[in-house]
Amino acid sequence: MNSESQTDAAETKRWLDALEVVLQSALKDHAAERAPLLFDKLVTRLRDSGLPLPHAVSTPYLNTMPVEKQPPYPGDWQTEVRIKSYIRWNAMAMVVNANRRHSGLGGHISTYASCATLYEVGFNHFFRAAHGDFPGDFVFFQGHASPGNYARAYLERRLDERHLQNFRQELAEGGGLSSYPHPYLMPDFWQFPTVSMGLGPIVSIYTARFNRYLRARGFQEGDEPKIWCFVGDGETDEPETLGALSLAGRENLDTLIWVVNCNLQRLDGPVRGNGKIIQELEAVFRGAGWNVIKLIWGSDWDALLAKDAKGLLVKRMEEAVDGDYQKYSVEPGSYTRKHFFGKYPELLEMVNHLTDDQIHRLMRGGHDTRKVYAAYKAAVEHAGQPTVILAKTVKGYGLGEAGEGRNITHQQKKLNEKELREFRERFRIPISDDVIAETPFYRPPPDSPETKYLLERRKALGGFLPARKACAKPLPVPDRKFFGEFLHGSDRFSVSTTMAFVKLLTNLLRHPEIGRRIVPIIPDEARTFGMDALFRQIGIYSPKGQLYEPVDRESLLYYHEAKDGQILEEGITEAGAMSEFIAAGTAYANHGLHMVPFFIYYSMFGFQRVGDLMWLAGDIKA
Ligand SMILES: Cc1ncc(C[n+]2csc(CCOP(=O)(O)OP(=O)(O)O)c2C)c(N)n1
Ligand SMILES: [Mg+2]
Repeated sequence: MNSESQTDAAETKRWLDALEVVLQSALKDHAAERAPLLFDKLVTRLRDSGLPLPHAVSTPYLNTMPVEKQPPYPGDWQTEVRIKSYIRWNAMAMVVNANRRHSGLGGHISTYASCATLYEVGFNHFFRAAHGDFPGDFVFFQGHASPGNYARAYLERRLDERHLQNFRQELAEGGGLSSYPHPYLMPDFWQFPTVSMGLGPIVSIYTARFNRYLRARGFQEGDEPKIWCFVGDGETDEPETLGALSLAGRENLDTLIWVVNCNLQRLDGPVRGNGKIIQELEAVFRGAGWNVIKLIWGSDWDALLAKDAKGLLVKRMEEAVDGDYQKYSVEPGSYTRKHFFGKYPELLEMVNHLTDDQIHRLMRGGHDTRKVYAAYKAAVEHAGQPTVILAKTVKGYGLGEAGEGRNITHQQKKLNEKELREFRERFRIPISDDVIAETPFYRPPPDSPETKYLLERRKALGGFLPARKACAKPLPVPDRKFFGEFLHGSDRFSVSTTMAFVKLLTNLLRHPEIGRRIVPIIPDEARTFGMDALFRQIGIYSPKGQLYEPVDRESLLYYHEAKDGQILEEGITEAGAMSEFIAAGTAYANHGLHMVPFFIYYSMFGFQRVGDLMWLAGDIKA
């Protein structure tokens, strides 16, 4: 180091010390917001001076929540771990059994293995079922993790062994279970189809928006449902997944919580082998106005990070790419010691007290019950923005050599006897040697502490989930006379179908009983169809109302936005409009309330864009 840079370093230290003084005094006065304020002013001043500043869209590769802010765990986590282990086993056994009997039947083991903790913390502490007037939280589960949902319903005694034996065989005697969440096939169970990647995420955003619309128009009141959406990290490559993020940010949809299961892998291989999916997503979500909670490291890392005075560990965490992290999950601890910690002698020393096995088991955030709880609690309490939790996990967690972290894991459907024994040992499943090869299901008895705990938790949260109950009161159907003018023809005048439709819609909007239930949804084409008169009549829904004077205010057909507007003007997004159509068309099941959506689009573009969403609309029984 030359003398000049020594001076620089000393000066930097003085500045940092000064900032530390501000921070400490702000914390002492319980005025922690003062430090960021000062920092903001500093940045503004620097920007005014024309200096190129770094873009602050991503933060270091660390957990967003500091250890000190982690709340105590409210549950009996040891019992919860046992419950989770049984669910893991049964989810695996379903797929293995089904494929042993019918080779090629399919199904997935490794997705649920990676998100079991993310689900279980939700089930035990957060997901509220419908009860009384409360419609329940809306939970979009990751489609390929369905064996985990079925295995839990088996422990809850909503399903029995026969159902599990008939996984993917709905037509088998006594009924079976659909491969994925399909309300059409299991109309009392599944609420939201999610398996065509990207559609669950975009529908969840528009569902949150539609729930606000229902409140603004006086159809709903009381506690607001949360909308949880579990998303695969590979799934974020679908344009539908990220395409509507900014809408959720702009409209402050703080009922929306996404959990991205960042197991770093998709079907064929790594999602971002040469980069970091969590860092990339953080920037995207932050830019779109979301609250981002990164959940990367489990509690085992806390002590190591506390010792990392020089920031070497963080540096190493940032250097390693996702392809490296995948490798660390597959190789023994000795490999991680040598290649991850071994890069810097001081880091190597830091883990001297740990055995190879302990190093291998240094947990990732998404598998750490307490940290998942802390992240969920922060998400539920966050106001003003939607939240995304980026949770780092291992794909095929617990499968060991049968697939943990391996590229083939997504397609793994068989385990040999040795692998089954290892699985049993690791998760302490009480199944004896003589039957293990048959992969029997395991369910603790009704009076066991596990069953009692599980049922008590669900009772406290209002009941079981997922569950679909369609109990809306039917609407009156307008009688034939109401449509009289359309049955007579138009005499001498020629009328286009579009004109006739618009007249019909206008009449329906005026109908005394169903008029209010009509939901016209238009992706920016109302003027083309001659529907602009509706702007003024029923208004365009906007949570902010109209903060400006519209340029055409003097005209009859002015662009009128209102907090209780009835039209949903989605802008140029057929996929968004179709998602809103689905949300409105399922209000009868999700809110016990019939709404009648019309999606009006320009056929030349619209149809091709939304074919898959239309299929979903059928599946969800919109
Ligand atoms: C639109 C669409 N394309 C392809 C598939 C097939 N598919 C099923 S799972 C999967 C990989 C999913 O990876 P990721 O989203 O990371 O989920 P993970 O299983 O890793 O949690 C693919 C490509 C699909 N279901 N939907
Ligand atoms: Mg993945």
